[in-house]
Amino acid sequence: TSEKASWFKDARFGMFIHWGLYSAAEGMWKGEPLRYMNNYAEWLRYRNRVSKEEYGTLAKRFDWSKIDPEQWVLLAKEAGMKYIIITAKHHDGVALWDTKVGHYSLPKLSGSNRDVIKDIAEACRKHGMKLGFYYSHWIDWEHPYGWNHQQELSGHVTDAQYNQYWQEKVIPQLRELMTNYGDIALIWFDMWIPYQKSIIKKEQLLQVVKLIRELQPNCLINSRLGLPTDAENVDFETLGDNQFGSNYINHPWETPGTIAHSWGYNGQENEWKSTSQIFQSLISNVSLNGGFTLNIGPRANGTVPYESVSRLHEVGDWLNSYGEG
Ligand code: JFZ
Repeated sequence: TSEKASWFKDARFGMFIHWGLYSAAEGMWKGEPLRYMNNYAEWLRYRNRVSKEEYGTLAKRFDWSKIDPEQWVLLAKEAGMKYIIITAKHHDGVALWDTKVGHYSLPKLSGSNRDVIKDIAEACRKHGMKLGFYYSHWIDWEHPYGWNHQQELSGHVTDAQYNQYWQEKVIPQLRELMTNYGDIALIWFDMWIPYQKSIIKKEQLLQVVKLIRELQPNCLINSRLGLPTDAENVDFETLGDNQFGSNYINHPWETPGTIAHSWGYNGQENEWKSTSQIFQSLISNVSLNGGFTLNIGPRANGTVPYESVSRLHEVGDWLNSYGEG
């Protein structure tokens, strides 16, 4: 285990935040619920076959007078969490920050001058919270040559076209995220098949590693980049979602899980893990020397569902009384 990951091994508990245009749809499109109810609200554009243009109109539903990322940071603190990971870009390809790479960003689509990545970075610094970014590298439903895993939106993508997506979107956007927002504690990539079975080439992944190492030498990289966990390229392992207490390995690791069913806000769903389930997940991972990244899905006005807030408060009350701080 490398020295730079020691804070992460001690952290144990962090907050995932899935927030983007899909949050405004709330699991519903033109009066029709998300197709395939057992799937995720953040997959709406793909599941319901929403066009890029129509999907972009969801940005108008954001209520900037209420959106306050500092509240998310304070909630994480109250829950006893030590880091936050926010979806800087999810599969829909929308950048939450004011990217200069293309025009597909929440600030540009919404006509607001707010950059929530800047806001959350400042709030994290103010409250001593580590900040990480989720970045969907493999899948991107916006770029014509980004990967759609069933090739239903983008048609067949050649290796050369995919590399064009990589060089003109992935690399320059990661450069922005690693340059403009201060110290970034970790970056959480998302691909759940080995890269050999994907369209991605090893050189493309190593290019990403090199860029991050250059710009943010202390930034930890997770294994869903697509490479195995080794100190050189990947700093911690991400287990399958909701897979707890099943790892006996020595390198740093965590499991992501969500309080609801979807990761992004879904008003159609009413499924919440109980506080004791959350504790069981946390305890089983910590007992095996791992961590737990627990997700919330705020609404498009920034508010966090009461069901999530109340559970996080219960967890935090217990940790603050009996935890090791
Ligand atoms: C992925 C995303 O598709 C999803 O929207 C969310 O962001 C989640 C955190 O990650 O979904 C996955 C990825 C991997 C597994 C399951 C869902 N897995 O390995 O079990």
